[in-house]
Amino acid sequence: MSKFAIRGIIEGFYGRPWSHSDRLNMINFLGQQEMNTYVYAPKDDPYHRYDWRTLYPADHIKDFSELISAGNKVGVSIVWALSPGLSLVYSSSHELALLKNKFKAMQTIGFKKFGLFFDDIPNKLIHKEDMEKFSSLALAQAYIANEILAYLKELDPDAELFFCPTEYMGSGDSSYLNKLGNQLNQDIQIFWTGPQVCSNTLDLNNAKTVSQTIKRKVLFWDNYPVNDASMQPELHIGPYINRDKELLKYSSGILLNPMDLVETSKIAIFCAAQFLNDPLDYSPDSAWRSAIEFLVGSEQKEAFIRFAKANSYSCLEPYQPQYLEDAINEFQAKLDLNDWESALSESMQFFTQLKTDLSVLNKLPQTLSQEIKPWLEEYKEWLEIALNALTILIEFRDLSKADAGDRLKKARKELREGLIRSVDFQTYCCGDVIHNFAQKVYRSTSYFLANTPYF
Ligand code: 14T
Repeated sequence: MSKFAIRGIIEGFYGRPWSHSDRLNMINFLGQQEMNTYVYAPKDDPYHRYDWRTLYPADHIKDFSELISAGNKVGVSIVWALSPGLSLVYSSSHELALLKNKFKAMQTIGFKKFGLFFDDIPNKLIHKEDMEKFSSLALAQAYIANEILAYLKELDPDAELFFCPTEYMGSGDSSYLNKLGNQLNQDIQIFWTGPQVCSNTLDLNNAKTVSQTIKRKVLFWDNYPVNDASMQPELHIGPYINRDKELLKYSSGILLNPMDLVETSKIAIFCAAQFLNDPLDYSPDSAWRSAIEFLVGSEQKEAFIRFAKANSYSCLEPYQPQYLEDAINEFQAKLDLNDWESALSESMQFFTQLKTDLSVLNKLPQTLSQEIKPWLEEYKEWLEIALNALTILIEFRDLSKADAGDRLKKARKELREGLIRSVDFQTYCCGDVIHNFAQKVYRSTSYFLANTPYF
């Protein structure tokens, strides 16, 4: 049985970093799932990036020591990373001394593995003195990284270094990467997010190309389930898919970048742990179902799965939630055959079931339910919108019955109000499926209202 050597996560997202207790919780979870690595690299920790020259204050240092001990207990290496690239002057000996000093402080408290990250920074040299000393960004970065590794090894011969390049995604054969491959000390691991920042697929060809270019196995920084920046409306709770089961031929491991939602991220991490520990035997769907059962318990599992299917949208599944789309398409197909009876009764049943799920989902474990509250609330709104749209169609069918006209008007008013509220929704729960369906119902009934004698 072959496993990936490096398995774990990288707290590397933009936005509010995890709390200390979040991290302790996650480290224990990683241990339980036989993952072995947690990388500390939250973009918005000032001491990690903007203010990289400043040493951590005592309370932070105490927290880091606790993370290291927690990791030791459960077999998880804690990697501490620094992102100095926004302002570092690569050619300055004073800057190099500051860097060494910062790394030394962390080495002293017990870190053995380190990261030096140059992602999301200018992609060329910007300081005049750097342009004079180095012929390219790659050479400047390789110089600094090699100096840091040599220094760390003086302090501790077992020290290791992970490097994140400025070009961390794409076809994998650029001259920048090629220079890094030639210049970076052979012991340094190099990160790569795949063909895209958030890669739909990590395939063998891309892994092969990049590993040939960098002249070593590649360490994947997998931007899933992260939902920072423009992905904030998405809840990434779908299965972990499209990672080639033979990637370890060219890869030393995969680290997932999670969401700021710790509990919720465990779905993807649980699945990834199964993949990384036994890629050939990995079944995305059964791993996903076990992950959900692990997190919410068996009673709430099925309701949660239906909710999760309405939240399938991500870089891994960049299309409308299939589950909802199928339901609406079936409805439409029946209407097209003029089978209003079963079209309406089956859809009513479908959406009523989802609405009933909400009372089950009310009893989710508290941390999880706090984290997903915005999605749950808007899920409820969309289900009400869908049920309202169906009510409109039922009243429309029954227009000859007494008061159907009034009920139709009332349902249309409510639907209209729901759609107006949805303009301000914060989440992408249900994708556009219910929105489009409801709009269609509203518009088509407008036409009839304007052209029938009932009103
Ligand atoms: F270093 C990298 F591998 C990386 O992925 N860097 C960031 C990461 O911190 C962030 O969480 C992730 C997902 O948004 O993507 C990278 O940041 C970006 C990259 C972009 F191209 C943020 C915005 C972008 F437009």
